[in-house]
Order: sequence, then structure tokens, then C-alpha cells
Amino acid sequence: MNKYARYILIGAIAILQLFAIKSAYTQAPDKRLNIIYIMSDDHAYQAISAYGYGLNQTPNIDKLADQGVLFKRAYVTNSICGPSRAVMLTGKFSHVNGFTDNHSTFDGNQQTVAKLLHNSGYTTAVIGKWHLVSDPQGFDYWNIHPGQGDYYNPDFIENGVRKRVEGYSTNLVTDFTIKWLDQRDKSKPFFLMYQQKAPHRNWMPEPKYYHLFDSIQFPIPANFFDDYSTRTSAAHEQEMEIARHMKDTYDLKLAFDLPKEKQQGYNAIWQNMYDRLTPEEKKKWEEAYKPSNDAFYKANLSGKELALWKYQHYMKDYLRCVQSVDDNVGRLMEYLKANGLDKNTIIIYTSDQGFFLGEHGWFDKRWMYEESFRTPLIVKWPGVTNKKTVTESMVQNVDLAETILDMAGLPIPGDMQGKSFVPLLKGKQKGNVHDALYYHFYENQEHKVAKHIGVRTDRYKLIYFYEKNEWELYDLQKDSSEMHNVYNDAAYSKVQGQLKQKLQELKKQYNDPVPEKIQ
Ligand code: SGN
Ligand code: CA
Repeated sequence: MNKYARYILIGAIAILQLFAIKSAYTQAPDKRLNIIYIMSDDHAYQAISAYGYGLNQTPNIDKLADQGVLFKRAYVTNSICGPSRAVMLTGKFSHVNGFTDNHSTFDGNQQTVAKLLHNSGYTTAVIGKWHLVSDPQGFDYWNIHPGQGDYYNPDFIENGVRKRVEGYSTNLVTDFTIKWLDQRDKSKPFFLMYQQKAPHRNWMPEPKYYHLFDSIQFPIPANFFDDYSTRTSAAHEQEMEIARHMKDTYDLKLAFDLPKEKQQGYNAIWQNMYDRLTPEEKKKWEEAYKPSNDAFYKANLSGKELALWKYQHYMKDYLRCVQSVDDNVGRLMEYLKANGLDKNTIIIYTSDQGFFLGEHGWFDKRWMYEESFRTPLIVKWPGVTNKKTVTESMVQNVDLAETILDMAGLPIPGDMQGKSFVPLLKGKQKGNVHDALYYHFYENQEHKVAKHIGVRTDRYKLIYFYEKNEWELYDLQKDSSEMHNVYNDAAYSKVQGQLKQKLQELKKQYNDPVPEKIQ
């Protein structure tokens, strides 16, 4: 072979090798783990048996905790639906992502964890409740309830097309999810947001659970008859008491089809919802609820007895809805197992905030008090969190975006405001992820909860109702159910000063402009 022929041959081999490397590179499967983010709506940690409250059994969610980290002190930054979802997606507080209350519209053009994962090669989907008003961005597939969604025969908007679907919301969300998982681009890892409407108000259970808990009397929280005597005016003004603010038809289902002249206010909302049921479904519903309604009318209860009857009724319907959520977590996990996805899929289970199950006499959320400020959080990460671990470390939903990016091996944008808690999941960090948490609630409308900011440390909580210039301070070590406001107690004056300073610091650190001044 002459010199030139040899050069040509060497050149050709080099080019072929380059091609071989390139094609091996482009065809190398993306082995990053899949991520399923499960968020139920208003799911109180008290209603997950792994949390140990003894109210109900959630075996499928508990199984996640058996192989994961269960957070006893996971919190939100703003305890209400849309805002909480926006915080999770952006890794930024409400005043930065712009979605401060449920009347906001999410600016979908901003950076989100879904977009960052998508841009890095993940295939992405969101299915179920969305509640951010603008269309989802950063998802290859979306199929969401409009607004709050309905339990029975609900509407869905699938990639922009709205239609009514027959069935029960909690099951349908799973049906759509499994269908998407089957049809997804399997050459990529996936990021799926599986978001249940349940167990949001008005707690309409699935027919198979109409009689679950029929013979059960749930324990009454010790502070069910709270008179708010040590609290500021805020606690006295709220409209979320089980005894006084639940609606007979809408919440307590004490009537079925209503005559036209009665279809006003909440009765009209109830009738609209009830009309989504088919005549056969209505018949089953009435057969199930009529005997206990008849007994209720016959008993003619009043005062405390009536309040307790409402509490039991509320708990039953709420927990029946939770049961379907748990069943469907089970269905989804079975699908993963059957398709070899259980070993390479991270599962996060959480809610958009906590919920009162009778504590302080309440339903709903909004407050910086523990039951609504805290949210369930369980993370199962195959190969990393292999055995059940329970942590008391304080984390917040503003940490989720960064944690998810970190788990996917992606860089964390400098403008996100949380902290990745991957070191904690890996067992490399003990103690709190945050020494102090910042909170800001804005929506002083339905349920009349005054706007407030606050700080929580390991032991204390300071709350400032800034439009009223009123303060509350709790020593959580001595008063875990927040019954004694010690703001004016001289013994706490030093603590009060330290917490006020911490509140100022956090407000500045997170650039929160409201309130302009702390008195
Ligand atoms: C609805 C409910 C409220 C609930 C909000 C916020 N009323 O407005 O009870 O606090 O949603 O919930 S209802 O009459 O429509 O049921 S959230 O989960 O969307 O934040
Ligand atoms: Ca919610």
C-alpha cells in the first residue's frame, strides 16, 4: 500500500470510528430515574395511617413509607391550593412566582421544574387537578380537571380539548395516567404529576365506600370545642367551623334533589354537582344516605350534640374519599411493578397543604397553625431510601423543585428559593434542613381567615396578622395544639424579640415586600 493509500485508509477508519462513537452516544439509553409526583388535594397527614393517628387505614400509601422517608415536619409556604402548586412548580415563594391566592392566574411562561426536566430530556405529563387557571406548559401531555373538578362524571381538558368523562374522578385520573404511561415515549425517563382532586370539599365518596365507617365513631379532637379565648380577633372571625359553617346539603348531604325555589347559594352548587350523577347513580346515593338522614331528622339534635353529629358525618365522607385515593395509589404501584418500573421510579407523595379534621372545631386550611401549615410528605427513592425512615427535619414545599432537579442530576437555578433535601434523603444530613420557616397567607375571602405572615422554629411559632396589627406566639413544646397564645406573657418577652427579628430576616432574605412595615 503506498503512502497516500495508507493515509486515506487511516482517515476513513477515523471517520468511521467517529460515527460509531456518535451513534453509540446518541443511542445510549437515558438511564435517569423516572419521577412520579403524587399530590392529593387537602389530604391531611392525620388521614394517612403511616402517620400514626389511628383514624383510617391507607395501606398503599403506607407501603411507600415502608421504603422511603416520611417527613413529620414538612410545611407549605402559603396553605391553599393554587399557591401551593405554584410554589412547588417554581421553587419560589408566592410573592415571587406571582400566584398569591386562588384568584391569581399562573404565569406559565416562567421557569418551572417541569420545563427544566423536559428540556433535559424527560418526557413529562400532568394528570388530574391543576387549578392554576392558565394552560400547563412544559408537559408533553396534560389532562386536567377544569378548576376544582367534580367527583362524578367530571370534565377533563386533554391537551386543550374539554370533555365530560363518565366515572369517578379518583379512578379516572389513574385510568388516564396508566394509559399515558403505556403510550409514552419509552426511550426517555418520565416526570409525571399525578394529582388527585380528592379528598377536597365537598367530599363525595365512591359508591363502593358509601357504607365504609358506618359503625365507627371517630375520636373527638381534644380542642374540638375551642373557644379561641387566648387568640387574637382573627380566630374569632373565621368561617370554617364544622358546627356553624358547614352547609346542610352541600357538605352534609342532608337533602338530595331540591325543588327549584330552594336552589340558591350553596343549594344551587349542590344541585349542580348532584345533577352530574346519572339517575341510577342518584338512586344508589339516596339509598345509601337516606336512612342516616331520616335518623338525623328524627333525633332533632341541637347544640353540642348537633356539632358532634356533623363532625362524625364530615369525617366519614372525607375518609371515604381518602380510601379511593389510597386504592388508586395501589393501582398505580401495581402497574409500575408489572411493567418493571418499580425499581427505577422515584415516588413523592404529598398534598397541597394540610387540613383540619375537627381540631379547633374546624374543617379547611389556610392558617399557620400546624394542621394546615404542615403537609404529608413521603419520598421513596429506589436504591437510596430502602428502609422506612421517619424524620423530624423541617422542610418546606418551596424545597421540592430543587430536590427533584437534584435527584435528576440537574443543576439548580440560582433564582430558586428553597434548598434541596437530597443529602437528607441519602442519610448524609441530620437535623433541620431549615432552622426557621417563613409563611405568608394572603386570601382573606372565603372562610374569612385574616392575612398573616409568620415564622416557625423548632420550638416556637410567631404569627403576625398584619392588617390588624395583632400577634400570636406559641410555645409548641408545651402547647403542641396551639391553644395558649403567650404573646403578652412576660416570660416570653425575650423569645418574642428573637422571633420578631427572625421574621424580619426571613422576609428580607426572601424579598417579600408585604407588609411594608412590621410594627
Ligand atoms: C372552594 C371551597 C372552599 C375551599 C376553597 C379552596 N368552597 O372554594 O371550602 O377552602 O375551595 O380550596 S366550595 O364551596 O367550592 O367547596 S383549594 O383546595 O382549592 O385551595
Ligand atoms: Ca387544597
